[in-house]
Amino acid sequence: MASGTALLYDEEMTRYQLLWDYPACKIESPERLTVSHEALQTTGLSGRCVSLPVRQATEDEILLAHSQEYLESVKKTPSMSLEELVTFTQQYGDVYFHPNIYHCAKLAIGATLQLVDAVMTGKVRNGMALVRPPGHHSQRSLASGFCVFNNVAIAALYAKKHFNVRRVLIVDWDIHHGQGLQYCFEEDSEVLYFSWHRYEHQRFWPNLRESDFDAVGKGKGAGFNINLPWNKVGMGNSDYLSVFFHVLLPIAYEFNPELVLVSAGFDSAIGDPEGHMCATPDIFGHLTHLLMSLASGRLCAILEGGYNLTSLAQSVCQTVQTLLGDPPSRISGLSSPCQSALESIHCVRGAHQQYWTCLKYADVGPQLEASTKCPRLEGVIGEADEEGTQAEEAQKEGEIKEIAWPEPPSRMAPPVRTGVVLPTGLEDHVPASCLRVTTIPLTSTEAAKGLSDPADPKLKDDKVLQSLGGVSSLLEKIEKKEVRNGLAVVPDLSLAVAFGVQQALTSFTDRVLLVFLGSNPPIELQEDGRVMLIQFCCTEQLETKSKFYIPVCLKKQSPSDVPGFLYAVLTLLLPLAYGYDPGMILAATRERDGVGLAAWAQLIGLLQGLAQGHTLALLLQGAEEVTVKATAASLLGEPTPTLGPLGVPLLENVKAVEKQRQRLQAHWGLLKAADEDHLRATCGHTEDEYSGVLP
Ligand code: R5G
Ligand code: ZN
Repeated sequence: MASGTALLYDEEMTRYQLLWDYPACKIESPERLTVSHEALQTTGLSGRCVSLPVRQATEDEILLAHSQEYLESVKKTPSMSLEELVTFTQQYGDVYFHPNIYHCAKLAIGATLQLVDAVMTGKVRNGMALVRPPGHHSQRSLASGFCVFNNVAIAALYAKKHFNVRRVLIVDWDIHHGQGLQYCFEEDSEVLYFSWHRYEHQRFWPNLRESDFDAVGKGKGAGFNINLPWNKVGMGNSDYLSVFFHVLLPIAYEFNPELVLVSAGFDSAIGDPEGHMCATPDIFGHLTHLLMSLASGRLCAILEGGYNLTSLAQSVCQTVQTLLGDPPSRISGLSSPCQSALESIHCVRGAHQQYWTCLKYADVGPQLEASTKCPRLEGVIGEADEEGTQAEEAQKEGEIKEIAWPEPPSRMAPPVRTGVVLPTGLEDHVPASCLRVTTIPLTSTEAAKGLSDPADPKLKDDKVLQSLGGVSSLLEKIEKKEVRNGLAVVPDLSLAVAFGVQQALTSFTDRVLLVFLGSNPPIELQEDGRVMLIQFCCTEQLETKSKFYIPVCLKKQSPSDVPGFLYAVLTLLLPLAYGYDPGMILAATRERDGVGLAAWAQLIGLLQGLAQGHTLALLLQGAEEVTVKATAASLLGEPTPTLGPLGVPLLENVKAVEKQRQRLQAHWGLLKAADEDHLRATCGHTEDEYSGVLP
């Protein structure tokens, strides 16, 4: 399995800059690269990366995405006089040229391709290229928005050509629409392009009609272009995560990419003078982590925009640290996405419903018209909204100019990642890098502490006391930060879970997320919110009104409904878990009831993004060796094998998930994929029209 994170950087790419007075272009400075690189050095992150040399792109590589004529004209810029450069620049408008920019542009592509080579040959698992000039606006015969050549477009075409990659996912989280990427791949069904971007109903640069949600791709590429327009500024962490949960990730898993390219612009982070968004740098750790579960972890991040040097440097560090495998920091205070975000999410889900199975049964309600044509929206623009975004609130209070945010907390990772407590015989089946934790059996009195039935006869069983001692030691090691997570195979799952939950609550956290696969929940739940229980089972559970108990009944499809399970994980479990923000996760199963091995491994992998990676996995003795192995691998942060092509989920399972989402979204706002009340009120549709669509 490939390991390691590549970092590509060359100081040479700082050696071009704006040479004349052109205020709009001042933000794209060499310091963008130097501060990012220095931050990686001072945090010690670059020392942990595999540093790979940058090279110049060949002409053939440039010609993968650009015309010969355009290449010939750019080629002339190194010998141009200042005056000629100004004139040359003027034919494009939103860029500037410099005698050294052609050289740097070739290095930017070369760095990107070196990264793709290293990832595709397995030399490293993933990596980041810090490059200038950026690429995503550049088109076949056009420079645009500081971009000369389209680094990421060339990378995708190169991966197709040289590594026969059949499906590339491009995630453009820069705050500008990468129209160059869209144009390059809009008829291509092998490259799925996703972009979110500040749009404000076409008022924001590049002011294109085709940046709206209804540009879904053309011809055989229909469905493979996804635009999520932000129609307001001030979008925050909740808005970004919701788009991942309800739009990008379900489609991305269904697409099943072999390679993920990130157009990693950080002008979408707080403090950026272009983006005016409110998402904090640590969110990029989470976005990165979520994408690392795709394509067996093959992810290449390539720098695009980002103009607040502080925010940029922090965001780059968060991204690289996550690529290195450190657990992302906890994100507190997540809530419902704002109304405008919900509207965009709703619209893009509607626009793509016909192309993607994961959206097929999703209740996306009646279609809105593209926002630029929607008279309903024309009326609202400029008016004060009932519920503003974070930035708008800030603006009202007159503090927008000097927006401040705390520095992301340091993300210390214990040297040993996974501790294990296994019965003899199983130990050989987990990698040597796991720490074998020796355990002292508990006394019955110790074990009884906090259990609902201290007189449980099982507390007299030596094997049980031994295993509870194991659970106890693992939790202690997690608490002392000697290990990050743990795995125990136990003879009695219910006791181990109940005991583990209690000990976690008394010793180091006030919120535990329990993910349980199987019938008969192992603990009695209190309504104090100290435990959230998400239960997957194949048999109908009793109706519940609790917002902390979420039973998800997934009927078996032979051998198991992987797409249905994944749909539940992405659109229900993750939003709940992120909203709950646990300090510890217990994931327990008797025999993976109805859940395939790869799907379970994916779940464990995705959960590592929460609770600073503090997960205790509990398996019942007798669990198959492969389950133990796969669980340990996921806890160790090894790339999760892909799920392969997903079939169609069982309709009744999708319905079961939707039922829980409907029930809980008033409490857990990240579950929302549309603001139904708002849409009802503003779309001019009647309740009756909806009643056929909504459950
Ligand atoms: C850059 C301009 C105008 C004029 C000149 C900013 C980015 C990015 C892309 C484009 C721009 C906008 C030079 C320039 C706009 C103008 C940042 N992309 N831009 N024209 O990822 O009307 O206002 O970071
Ligand atoms: Zn940008």
